[in-house]
Amino acid sequence: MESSQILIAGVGGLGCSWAMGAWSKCNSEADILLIDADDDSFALAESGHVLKLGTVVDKLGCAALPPLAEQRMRSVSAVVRKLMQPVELVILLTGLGGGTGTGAAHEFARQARLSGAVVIAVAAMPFGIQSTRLNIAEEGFARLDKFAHITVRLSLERLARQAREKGRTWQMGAEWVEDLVDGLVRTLLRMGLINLDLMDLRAIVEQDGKSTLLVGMGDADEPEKILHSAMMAPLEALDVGGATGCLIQIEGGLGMTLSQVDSVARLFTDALDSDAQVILGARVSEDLHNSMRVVTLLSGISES
Ligand SMILES: Nc1nc2c(ncn2[C@@H]2O[C@H](COP(=O)(O)OP(=O)(O)OP(=O)(O)O)[C@@H](O)[C@H]2O)c(=O)[nH]1
Ligand SMILES: [Mg+2]
Repeated sequence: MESSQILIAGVGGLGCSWAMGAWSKCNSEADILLIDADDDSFALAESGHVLKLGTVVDKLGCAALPPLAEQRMRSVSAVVRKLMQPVELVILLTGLGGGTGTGAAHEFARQARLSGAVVIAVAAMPFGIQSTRLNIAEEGFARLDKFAHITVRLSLERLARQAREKGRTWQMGAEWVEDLVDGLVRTLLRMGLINLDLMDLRAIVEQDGKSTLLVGMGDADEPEKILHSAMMAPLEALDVGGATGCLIQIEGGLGMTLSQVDSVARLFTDALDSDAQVILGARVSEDLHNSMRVVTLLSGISES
């Protein structure tokens, strides 16, 4: 895959800020698109595509009005269609519960999918105590889930808790999102020992049922710790055991052996359905030394 075939898209304030962070983390080896009604989201974007929903009159965004954002997103569909021409994969990042992300994310996903792209969405859910926001977010999630191939449901509450445990402010939780996007982009862009390609990705994302993504990182000789770090993801509870599709990409330093690859792969796929379709990829990255990074995409998770 080439970098112009992968688009990192942020929708709404939080989504745009995550998209910018993720894009710089993967050294701009993908295209970026920022969608918001609020000019502030574009302030740091020196290059890349920007779609502004609305005019200067309402600088404050879509003011918690998802239908307005949706309507505006629809009105720019011709621009989106043009932008989508080279794109094979969209990684959509958004925070639900406000106006713009909640209203526009699913409509953008719909348009991207119509253009033939695989759409992987990461949607942040607001804190439980914000019950009105949470209700708005739930509706937005259901709509997004309908159009995206994969919708990863992130809990801002867990993200905040984990950030606090590490002595950081909650915005730093963006790191997790950045690693995830970076891992995915690397997975698909570069050739490895065992190659994965877009057809593999499609085979996994097109399975019925729920799906999610996990990233783990750790010492190559301690596969259990890598699995543990993946399980610490700030995802909302989802029982991944019994998943019927799994794409797993393992990246390690120059000294990585096939037996290390094998033991990590085994550990990560242990809980899956015995008939699960598992697609494995592995590659060497000089910058990883003795650590390993594992990106796993699980699908066909039955609804409980
Ligand atoms: N706790 C906390 N949550 C935040 C913060 N910023 C965003 N969020 C959450 O993320 C969700 C989406 O926020 P934004 O991305 O700013 O909203 P938007 O899509 O730009 O929507 P509008 O600005 O209303 O048009 C909200 O529901 C909040 O729960 C923050 O600074 N602190
Ligand atoms: Mg906003």
